[in-house]
Amino acid sequence: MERTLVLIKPDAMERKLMGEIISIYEKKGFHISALKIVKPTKEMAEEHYAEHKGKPFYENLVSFITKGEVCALVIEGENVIEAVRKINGATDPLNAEPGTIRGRYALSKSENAVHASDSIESAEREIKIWFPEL
Ligand code: 3AN
Repeated sequence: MERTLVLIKPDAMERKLMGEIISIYEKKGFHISALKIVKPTKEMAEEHYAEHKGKPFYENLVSFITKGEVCALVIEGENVIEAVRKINGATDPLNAEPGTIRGRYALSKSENAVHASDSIESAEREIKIWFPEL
């Protein structure tokens, strides 16, 4: 059984899409094993996006994710990492298929509604940042 870390980002939270988005993962049969709403600190955001440090969009990424509340979720299930990335859709909303979360809700490459871990290693690293108590 795999687990992944999902963040519902401030753009989606502000637009009251949290319930809608969680429901998509639940209806697909995945189990939500932890959930919290947090206003991320700069430190949490920098740790979360450490691999992007130095990229032109890094500063924007950190300021965007810290601008409001985020819903952090641990989701469990068979092949959940790959499945959730597919459900979320491509990073750029122009390339995200219409049936995906980003295809439906993303506004831009940074305001793209959701984040999900891309590997078992990232999932474990990211879960520690958002759920140190687990
Ligand atoms: P994903 O979230 O689809 O795995 P990554 O890991 O390549 O995408 O990038 C992390 C985040 O950085 C994305 N969710 C997106 O918000 C932002 N991002 C990636 N590429 C760009 C870009 N070219 N311009 C602005 N923001 C970007």
